[in-house]
Amino acid sequence: MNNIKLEVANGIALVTIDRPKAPNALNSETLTELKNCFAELEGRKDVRVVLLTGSREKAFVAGADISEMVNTEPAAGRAMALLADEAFSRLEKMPQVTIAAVNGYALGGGCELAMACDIRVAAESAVLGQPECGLEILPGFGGTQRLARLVGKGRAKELSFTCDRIDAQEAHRIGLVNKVVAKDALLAECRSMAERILSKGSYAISLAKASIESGMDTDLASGLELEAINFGLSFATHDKKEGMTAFLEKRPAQLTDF
Ligand code: DAK
Repeated sequence: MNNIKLEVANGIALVTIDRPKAPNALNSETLTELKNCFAELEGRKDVRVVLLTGSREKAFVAGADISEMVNTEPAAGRAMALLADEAFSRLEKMPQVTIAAVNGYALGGGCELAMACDIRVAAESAVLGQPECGLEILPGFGGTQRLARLVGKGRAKELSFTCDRIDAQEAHRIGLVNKVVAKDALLAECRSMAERILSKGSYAISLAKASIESGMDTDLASGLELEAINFGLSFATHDKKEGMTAFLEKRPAQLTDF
């Protein structure tokens, strides 16, 4: 992989986008590498939390690569859209918990990539925004859909139509990021959150994630029905028996399911 680094240790995968030439901008090669990386990770039982970040301080991801898109014809544009859709959907649906460590500019496709993660933690120096309409395209890596779901229709429209950039505190205020931390503490904070997640039942978390993801795309009654099915499924696991028994016996649980 030329533009991505993958390190796995103690149940946590760290995926670092590393394309210094154009601050981690997503060209087709990087999107392909991300897609392949997510496909590998979703099948790995030794990985339960995935952290996604950008190399160096400047950018998480400065968006899609404008120099590649400038001369792209519609057919190639469609191919790029399908490629990005597959990469982002794999990220969103993988059974592991995904955390974006937003270390700098997260603009356009960068903001959209962060939004495809379960949780976003931003460095206080991070800057987020959807500048696509200023380039006469639209937030097309899921931005028109995921941003509105996260911050509401009105704010999503304002950010998309004005192309305003917002700082980490404002992103936190409107619910675009979960938490803001000092830039030097970003990865440590994400790892600490990952460790708290790792101490819980990974299979139950994957069922909760699937219930939230699918439930948000349907009506309440169907979502509750799905939740009940997944709740029942959690009763079939070793971890459910062990987790509850350990509580009653006042000892740490030995969780194994994933
Ligand atoms: N693409 C290509 N090159 C980029 C780039 C980008 N997104 N961002 C920066 N660069 C390049 C700059 O051109 C510059 O190149 P050189 O001049 O050194 O050759 C180098 O990286 C360093 O950038 P700056 O000199 O501008 O550095 P600054 O610190 O001054 O500013 C910045 C950093 C990130 C704030 C600034 O570079 C910037 O505003 N970049 C553009 C941000 C942006 O507009 N991003 C949105 C891109 S559009 C699709 C769906 C969705 C999309 C695409 C397709 N389909 C469905 C097919 C999404 C589109 C987008 O994301």
